Amino acid sequence: MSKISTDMVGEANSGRDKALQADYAALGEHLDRRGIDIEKITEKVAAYGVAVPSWGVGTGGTRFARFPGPGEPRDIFDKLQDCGVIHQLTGATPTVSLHIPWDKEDPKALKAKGDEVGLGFDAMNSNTFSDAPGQAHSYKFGSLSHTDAATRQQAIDHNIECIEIGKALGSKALTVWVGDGSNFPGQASFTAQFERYLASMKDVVKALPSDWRIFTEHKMYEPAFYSTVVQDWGTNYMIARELGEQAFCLVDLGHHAPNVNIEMIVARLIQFGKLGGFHFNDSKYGDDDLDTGSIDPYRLFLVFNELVDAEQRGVKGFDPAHMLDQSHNVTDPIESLMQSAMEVQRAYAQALLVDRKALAHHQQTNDALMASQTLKSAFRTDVEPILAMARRNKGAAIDPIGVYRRSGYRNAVAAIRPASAGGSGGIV
Ligand code: LRH
Ligand code: MN
Ligand code: MN
Repeated sequence: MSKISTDMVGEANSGRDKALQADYAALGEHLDRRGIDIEKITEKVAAYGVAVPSWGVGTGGTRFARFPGPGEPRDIFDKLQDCGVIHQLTGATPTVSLHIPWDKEDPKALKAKGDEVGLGFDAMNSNTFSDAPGQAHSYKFGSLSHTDAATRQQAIDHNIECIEIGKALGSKALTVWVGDGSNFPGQASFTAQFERYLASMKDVVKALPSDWRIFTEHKMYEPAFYSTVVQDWGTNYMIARELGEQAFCLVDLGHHAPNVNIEMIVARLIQFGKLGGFHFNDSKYGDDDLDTGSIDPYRLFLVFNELVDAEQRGVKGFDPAHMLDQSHNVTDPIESLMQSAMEVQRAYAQALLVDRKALAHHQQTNDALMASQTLKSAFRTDVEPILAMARRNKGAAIDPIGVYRRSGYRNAVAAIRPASAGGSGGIV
């Protein structure tokens, strides 16, 4: 099963082109009155890319149940195939982020498949939060911070192995998220556990090539429910400081307590040179892994407002990695990931429309109402014609989900990929 036929994309685009040109011209005129050149925004949006998570193209699940969809990828090669379709239609996801050992395969074969479907490789992700079949030491009571030195060493070695695989693929970063923590007060010494974690991570950093970065990802709770070793951005920042100049903090939007001001965390990490990147998703209650922008698109915009502000201020060394990290339970994962990539682009485009001179003036003169309206007027602008034009100009689909549905891709792969098992207890 190859990608979706380019003829089909072209035909679908032709049918929509006239309406798009009209919408784009109208928006261009509107933005011109605001002193904004629409072409410049379109160019920036076209150049923007977000990585897709390999684990996102299979149907997710909860600890209660997993309801598989048709044509789920059988292995990493099928996953790369699906990710290729996402990029073909959106033009917004040029790279994929792999998770080891879930995606462990001969790196040469992975690279060849990536080349075939037109994808590069973003950050590698290690997994020491579950036991791989046949591994010598269990992570039930932790990994990099385990009380047992041999277990810690095994976790260190696994992270080094991820770096080795990533090197062969052209990746330039390793993301480390651990589930280590405790479920009962008194179960673990907060201090000793954190010391062990830091010592292990220092060994991982030693194996990092000089042009690589290492991202540590904080998360408030789950799977440990009483305490978590890397629980918040404060601890994450301490880690990045301890580990040195190649170490940065990764912000997963779902890993904070409800109502936490994530955009402010982002600003702080930028200010102190430690923002490594993002796992975009959305949440209502916790680490829900819902589709990006599906619950609170304004928050996503506010995060991008900080990113664009930093970009325009020319903050030294500012180069955060952008990745999606979602779990799809009731939608076709390919559709969700396409939609999410477009939501991230939308937030970026809206943030580019903020009148920063006016905002700075309203801040300086303490005009709270006009300052907030300056952000709102950018957020309220319907930038869809910009996103669609960026896609059209690069040969992607004006309407990715429409084309995908019409292509019959899901049914075609379902015919060759056997149905996978459902039942209780899913992953992530
Ligand atoms: C943890 C997490 C982390 C993992 C992924 C599967 O909740 O966000 O990034 O690697 O989910
Ligand atoms: Mn994540
Ligand atoms: Mn998560």
